[in-house]
Amino acid sequence: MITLYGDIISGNCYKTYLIANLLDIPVHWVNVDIMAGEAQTAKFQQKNPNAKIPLLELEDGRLLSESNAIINYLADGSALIPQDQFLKAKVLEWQFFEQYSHEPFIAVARFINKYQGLPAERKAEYESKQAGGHKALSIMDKQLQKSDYLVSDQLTTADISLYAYTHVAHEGGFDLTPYSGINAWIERIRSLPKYIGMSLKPEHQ
Ligand SMILES: N[C@@H](CCC(=O)N[C@@H](CS)C(=O)NCC(=O)O)C(=O)O
Repeated sequence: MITLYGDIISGNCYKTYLIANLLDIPVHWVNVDIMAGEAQTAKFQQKNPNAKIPLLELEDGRLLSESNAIINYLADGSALIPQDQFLKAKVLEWQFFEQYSHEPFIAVARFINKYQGLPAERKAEYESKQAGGHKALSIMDKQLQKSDYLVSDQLTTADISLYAYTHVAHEGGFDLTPYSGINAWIERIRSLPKYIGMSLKPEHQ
């Protein structure tokens, strides 16, 4: 069985166990408590020198980090990765967008607000994340007014990448009410068979 190292407070980790559950892939879950500094230990860094979760370990010991690389690996050969060359590149386009133009605003604002309790010394940084987060949400919403999912009318790993922090964006102070395309998309994903919420570990362990 494959092993996933992660923490359920992290949207990056949630991507990996949501996809495992949607695709019925059994995983052994190892909790790495980031608030207790467990990703920073020398022992964990032997597995991931970048000291970050999620981390996937295959049965033969091979290791894969970076949430979007992990979910694309797990979904390879499934309907969640398009066969068409252009659509496959569109999945990557949204995943790079997620890492550079969405997560650094929405996930960071959420962490400062929800897990650090919005301390005075990070308030300016938290506020500086709002414009960039709303820009990312507007771009997603524009696409989701046109198609059911981000790449086409079919669910892909791009949706899982962006769902993780978007559906909890309010925890970073982002009001999702104006984004009707995003709200309908969230409901579509929540209704998928085998969907699990963010605070739940995979069913199959
Ligand atoms: N680009 C990475 C980002 C991973 C990342 O930033 N993980 C955070 C948790 S969300 C982490 O492990 N932080 C280490 C720590 O806080 O000690 C990915 O997508 O997997």
